[in-house]
Amino acid sequence: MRRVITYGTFDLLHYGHINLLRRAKALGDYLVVALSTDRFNWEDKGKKCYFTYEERKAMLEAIRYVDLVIPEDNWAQKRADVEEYNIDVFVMGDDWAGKFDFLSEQCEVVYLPRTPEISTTKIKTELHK
Ligand code: C2G
Repeated sequence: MRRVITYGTFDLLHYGHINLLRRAKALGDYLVVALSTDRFNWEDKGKKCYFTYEERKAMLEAIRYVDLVIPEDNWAQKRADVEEYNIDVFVMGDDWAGKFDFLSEQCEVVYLPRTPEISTTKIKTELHK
C-alpha cells in the first residue's frame, strides 16, 4: 500500500485543487490530506479563509481521491507526519517546487504542475467585481 500525503488550505475548493488531489492519489493507493487549520492559516500563512476548517474538512472528505484528512497546524510537522502516517510519497503543486526537498530523506518528493488560470484569489477578485 503506497501512501501519499499533500498539504494545503483548500479554501473555496475548485477544479485546480481537484486536479492536484486526483494526480496525487494516482501516485499511490491511499491519500492523506493535511489541511491547514484556521489558526495556522491566519497566524502563519496570512490567509483568511472563507470556510472554516470543519467546513473545508467535510468538503475534502467528500472527494473520492481523499482517504484521510488531518490538521496542518504548523510548518514543522511534515517530517513527523511522514513517519506517523508511513508516507511513501509527498506531493505538492509546483509553486512549492524545491521547498520541501528535505523530505526526500524520508520519502519520495513530487511537485506537480499547477492548474493554470484558477486560484482562490482569482475567484474572490472576480466575484468582488
Ligand atoms: N493548486 C494547483 N493548482 C491551482 C491551485 C492550487 O495545483 N490552480 C495546488 C497547490 O499547488 C497546492 C494545493 O493545490 O499543492 C492546495 O493549494 P492551497 O490551498 O493554495 O495550498 P497552500 O496555501 O499552497 O498550502 O504546508 C504547505 C501549505 O499548507 C500549502
